Amino acid sequence: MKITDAKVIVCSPGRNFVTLKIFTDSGIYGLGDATLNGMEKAVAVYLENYCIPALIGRDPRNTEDIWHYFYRGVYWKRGSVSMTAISAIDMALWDIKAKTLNTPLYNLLGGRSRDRILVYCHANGKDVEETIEKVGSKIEKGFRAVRVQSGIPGIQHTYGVTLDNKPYEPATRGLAHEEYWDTSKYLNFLPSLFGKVREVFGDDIHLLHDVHHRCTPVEAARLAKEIEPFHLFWLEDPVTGELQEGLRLIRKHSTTPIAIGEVFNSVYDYTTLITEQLIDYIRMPLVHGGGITHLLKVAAMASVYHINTGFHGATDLSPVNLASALHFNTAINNFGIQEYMPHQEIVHDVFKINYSFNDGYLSIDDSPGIGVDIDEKKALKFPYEKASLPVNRKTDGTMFYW
Ligand code: EZ4
Ligand code: CO
Repeated sequence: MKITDAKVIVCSPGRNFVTLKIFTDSGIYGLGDATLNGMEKAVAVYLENYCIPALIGRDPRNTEDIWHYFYRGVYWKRGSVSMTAISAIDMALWDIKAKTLNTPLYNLLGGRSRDRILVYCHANGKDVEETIEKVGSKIEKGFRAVRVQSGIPGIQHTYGVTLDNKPYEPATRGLAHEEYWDTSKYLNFLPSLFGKVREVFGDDIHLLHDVHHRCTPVEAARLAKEIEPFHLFWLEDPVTGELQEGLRLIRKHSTTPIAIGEVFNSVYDYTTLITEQLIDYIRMPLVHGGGITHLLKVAAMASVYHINTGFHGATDLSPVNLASALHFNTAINNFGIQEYMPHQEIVHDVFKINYSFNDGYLSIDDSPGIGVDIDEKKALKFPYEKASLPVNRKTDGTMFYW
């Protein structure tokens, strides 16, 4: 079996997606998600100019060798752009492998370890009152785990919160807009938010929160300690994670579970975090973390240290990534939870999906491969539109993490 061709499809049904399609001489093709929010074209160019020419003629079943060809074989390794390209190649090759064997992908990763995948959704409101209302409406829809983000008194823009009541979408058309941030206002506010949410909804519902990289280690330690009584499922990205040792300080002061790594792209971002048991959940998704081949290894290493997966699953990760994650989550033992931010309906005009939500869980059907297809004619109707994530400054103007 040989790879005969590959192409990159960039489309924008409501938001930008990059999809890699790999063709073979058997007539079977595979799809991989290559979307890197706000940097779509960089990945597309890397794939088109550097990866695809080197893929042609290879046997697509050699997923391990091809992965290492593009990782180990390339002198300038790691980084979000090249790892997203490797992820897309790897995903598409596993899609081909499973389609060739006429079986759903999860059967190649260990078979069924569970029937359905626990997911968490997002609830956000401009203030405590609206946030509580939103949490209530998510619970009514059947969700058993809810990420809670609220507007903060005295801060105009808060990560994860919309001002116009539309579904939250982090990237906006054109260049990045600037936001302003005040950590002390946030730290003073957050424990009271979770106190109220627990008071209204009780202890059964799983609650999560995303700090979105905005604390120093000692600030994160204070926050994790102060929200400890509200028993969060996890506190996400309490610090940027560039300094793995920084997580030691958080661990020393709190038993609030920690999830980290949606912007990571290699096992080497995780080695200290995993082996010192400084975290509880792996956030690095298939689309940015080297695909199935690499995440299988990260998950296996994490499982030794009682760490579970909790993959990133925002709307800027395409249905191809979500379906791949559902196969992965179905098969491995140390699955924890999957983030689920439903795509707008218009996305499903282009991507034909094979998963559905019911009663707090996602399930995938038994179609071969990853099971998602792309309608290229429809994709053409939604050309790429430049969009950017915001940048963030402290209130005195200092550049900060978004
Ligand atoms: O900001 O995917 O947990 N989810 C997140 C996301 C990220 C976006 C960035 O493109 O933090 O909303
Ligand atoms: Co996040």
